Amino acid sequence: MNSVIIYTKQTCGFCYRAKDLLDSKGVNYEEIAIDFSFEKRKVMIEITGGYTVPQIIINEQAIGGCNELYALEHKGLLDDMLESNKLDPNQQASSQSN
Ligand SMILES: N[C@@H](CCC(=O)N[C@@H](CS)C(=O)NCC(=O)O)C(=O)O
Repeated sequence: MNSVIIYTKQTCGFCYRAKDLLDSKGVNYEEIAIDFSFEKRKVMIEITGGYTVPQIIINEQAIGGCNELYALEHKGLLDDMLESNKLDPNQQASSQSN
């Protein structure tokens, strides 16, 4: 099971900003778009306690939204939290060559 999950909406700038940071770190994450799903939004609220997007879950811990993600980065804590979720560079190389 993927242990980085981000709940998003397509129209959300904070979501793109959060995904940019995750992408820059080569992290494998599952994105759950809640734009058109009341049920998915309900699950997001139940799991995270948050009502805005993005809501980010790392290793089953709801860390909050975009600002909280960047705060972890600025405190130097994010890389360790993401370590086990980084893509294998060999996998990246082989998928790029196909
Ligand atoms: N401080 C939050 C701000 C998030 C935020 O304001 N998100 C907006 C969308 S960009 C939102 O969820 N608005 C309510 C909604 O779309 O239901 C963060 O850093 O993630």
